[in-house]
Amino acid sequence: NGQCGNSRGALIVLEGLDRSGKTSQSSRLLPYLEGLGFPVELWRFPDRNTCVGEMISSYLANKSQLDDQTIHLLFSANRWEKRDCGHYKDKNRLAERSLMETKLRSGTTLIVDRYSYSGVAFSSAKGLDIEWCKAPEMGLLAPDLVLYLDIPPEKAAERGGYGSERYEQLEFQKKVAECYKILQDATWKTVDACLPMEDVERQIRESVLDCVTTCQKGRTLSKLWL
Ligand code: NYM
Repeated sequence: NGQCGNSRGALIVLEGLDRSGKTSQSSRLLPYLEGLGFPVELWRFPDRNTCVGEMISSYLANKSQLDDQTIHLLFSANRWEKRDCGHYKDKNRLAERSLMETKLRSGTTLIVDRYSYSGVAFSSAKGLDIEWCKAPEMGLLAPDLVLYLDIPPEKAAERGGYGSERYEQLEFQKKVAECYKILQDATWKTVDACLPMEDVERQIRESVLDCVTTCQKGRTLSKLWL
């Protein structure tokens, strides 16, 4: 029931404040979809394993200082490098497709823990112009579904406390929440992240199954914010 013919996979993004449960939910979603026979991979941004990702990681750990514009562009570069332009022979002409696009078109569903919305929400919460923040994200693949795990910043702060990374402060998270609200569009599904984990999981599963089915039927892959 998973892959049929040359139907494509879905690009599913989880977004939300720090401690909203994205990482737990995305790692529960993976075996669920695998169990149903869907080819699926779990990705996350920032991907700290690349050179750019190491710079981001050091910045987040307060081991290096960068101005707001520079770190914003590094987060974006980290998405572009994972998009990974490759050249593939397509019949007689050379087609250029990203790694992400190739995976989706070959039927693999991608679950992505944070994406461009985090990039724009966290940087514009610092006071950067939102349109300026969106610009470097333009042309990346647009998700088919964005699951926004909605939690009041105060509640998130209570959850096992924040770590020592940059941004993990209540006042800042309140601003991030406001910025996320501005970014909502038709692909968003807001899930109440204060519900018991199993209820959140059930809602996520329903929306994801719906989305994967629509993509199999040939929903068009589009680009972000163009
Ligand atoms: N973050 C994440 C950004 O500021 N911009 C981005 O583009 C992305 C993807 O990095 N507090 C922030 C949000 C988080 C932090 O993310 C690290 P995580 O999911 O805790 O590894």
